[in-house]
Amino acid sequence: KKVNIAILGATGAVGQEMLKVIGERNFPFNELKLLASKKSAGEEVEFQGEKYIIEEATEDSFKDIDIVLCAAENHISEALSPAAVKAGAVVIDNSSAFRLNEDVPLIVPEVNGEDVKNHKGIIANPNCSTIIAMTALNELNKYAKINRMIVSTYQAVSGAGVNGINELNQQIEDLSKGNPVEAKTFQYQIAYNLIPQIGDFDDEGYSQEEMKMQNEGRRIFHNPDLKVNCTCVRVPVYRSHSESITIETEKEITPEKAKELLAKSEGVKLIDDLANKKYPMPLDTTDQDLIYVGRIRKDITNDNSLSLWCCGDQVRKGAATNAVQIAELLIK
Ligand code: 11C
Repeated sequence: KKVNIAILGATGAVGQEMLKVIGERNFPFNELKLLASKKSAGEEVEFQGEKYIIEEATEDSFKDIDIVLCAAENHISEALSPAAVKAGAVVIDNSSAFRLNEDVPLIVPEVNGEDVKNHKGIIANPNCSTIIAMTALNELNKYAKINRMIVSTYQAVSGAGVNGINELNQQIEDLSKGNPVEAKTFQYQIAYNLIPQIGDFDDEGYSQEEMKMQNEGRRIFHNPDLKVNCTCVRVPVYRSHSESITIETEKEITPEKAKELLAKSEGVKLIDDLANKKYPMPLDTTDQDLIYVGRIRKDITNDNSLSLWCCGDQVRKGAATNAVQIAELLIK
């Protein structure tokens, strides 16, 4: 079945990647509308040999559109998604605006794709670090329910969009010339540094990004009691987020069993061969869709507990590809 699709926020890093993924996966569409802010309206984009003109996104943009892939910021999604739903479209929203709304399924297709049927017009795409962790842990969680997770993330600058990449490049150039650096997108210099803050902090000292892993993870795993202690760190890597994860499970998963489960996990590639120095690294996971998992070992401080390391391209599986996969579930 061919559908009419719109990309809302088509000029951003995720919007551009959505277009690329639609092409790569031969997503079946009739009409394609590229929507962005007034500033970008009129720009030309070439896609599959055709020229498309970026249109300004307004409440009237969604007539005859079946699926909207929304890669816009929260306030834009909040303003326009209801209008798209009213016009008859299903919105797959990459912002965090609706992710904790009970009426809005929050989906990682490999994990809880069946939730797609519960939508009432809006489906949320989870946070990028959360998608990467949930994809990596899915089969382990099915084998032995995960009760608790301790996570540290190492998040690439492209998680903050094109501005994040530009800021790292600019700072490296300025430093190489002995010029002062300016920090606009990030709180401090990110070149040759790392910053343990992504989003604002709550009263308990956790950042918004850190609490997404628990709040969204609970919905994706259908486990309202899941406990997550997460530390999110911005690192001077261009692309692909990395995560150190320790899980506590209701029964033991030996490292051998974990490797067996991960080797057959959908969306996962097991890279775990210490003798040959093989483990996931962000350079290796960039520009593809699999979550690489390795460094699998028993937590030597605790029973029924396992540690691992994973990396994934957060612009692709952590955002654009996951959204297009949800669109594929919708038209199935
Ligand atoms: C980052 N993960 O790397 C963030 C950006 O919840 O969709 C995406 C925030 C989100 O800065």
